[in-house]
Amino acid sequence: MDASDADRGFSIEPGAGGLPSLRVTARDGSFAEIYLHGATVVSWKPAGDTERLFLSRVARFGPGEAIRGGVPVVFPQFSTLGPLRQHGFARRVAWEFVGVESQGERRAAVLRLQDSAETQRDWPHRFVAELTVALEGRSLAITLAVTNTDSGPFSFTAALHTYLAVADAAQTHVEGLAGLRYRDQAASGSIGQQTAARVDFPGEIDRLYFNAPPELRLIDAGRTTVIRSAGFPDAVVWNPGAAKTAGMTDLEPGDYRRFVCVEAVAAGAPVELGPGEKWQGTQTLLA
Ligand code: TA6
Repeated sequence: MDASDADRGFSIEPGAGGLPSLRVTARDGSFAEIYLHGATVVSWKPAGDTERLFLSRVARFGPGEAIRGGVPVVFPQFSTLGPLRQHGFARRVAWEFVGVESQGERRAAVLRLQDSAETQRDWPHRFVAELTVALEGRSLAITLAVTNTDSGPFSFTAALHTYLAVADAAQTHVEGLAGLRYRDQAASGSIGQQTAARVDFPGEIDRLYFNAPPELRLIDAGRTTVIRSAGFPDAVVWNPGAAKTAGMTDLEPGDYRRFVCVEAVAAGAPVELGPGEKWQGTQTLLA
């Protein structure tokens, strides 16, 4: 970072695999790192605090790959709920850097993805997607906005697939989901109901909760992270457990203990957008 970059509070440097990595520092010292590849936020450190996102030490960084960890952007298809490859293409392609805006203590990076011949091959629609990653105090707010620039309607599902670093998943739980119906993706998509006040991680957990409340809490070894969402109606809680992790080449064997995913999701009902219409959803993490 040279002096002018420091003044602006950001720099773009070659990261892992030579992929461009955008590093943003707010005035109070909080920090985020975002790969233009997939617009994947891979690091968030609130001022004076330790890393709050999990990034696999054996994550793959390269064209066409999805980075394992941070906050992959899932668009235009969540999971296997459609004809596309799992979780769609947005996390596997390069996004364009638009800029970094500063207003008071807030510093926000904006990245953009527009349809191209490559995306049209998968999904024949014209769109503009923008990801805004805003640092302010002890919060990280990530907004995904999608505009239909086509002449006809389209529909999509989407998520911010947030990997939160924890000291030990077995000692971690999520609060705020009691009473909700969920699709149990670890049990062939059967429908369940959350009766317990908290979701624990005794093994594999993969649940899509419908109509989740706007605020959840992750309690990890006495530390609380508040997870807010707006515009994303649903939430996913995921941890692969030991056996699934053993079959994943971009995780180390013990990694299932080092993270849980709490995801802001729009998948219970697809988002429908007419020509010229715009949708947006935000997930905010408060340390
Ligand atoms: O959001 C949960 C989930 O859909 C799980 O079913 C699990 O497979 C996870 O995402 C990771 O998916 P990935 O394609 O990144 O391996």
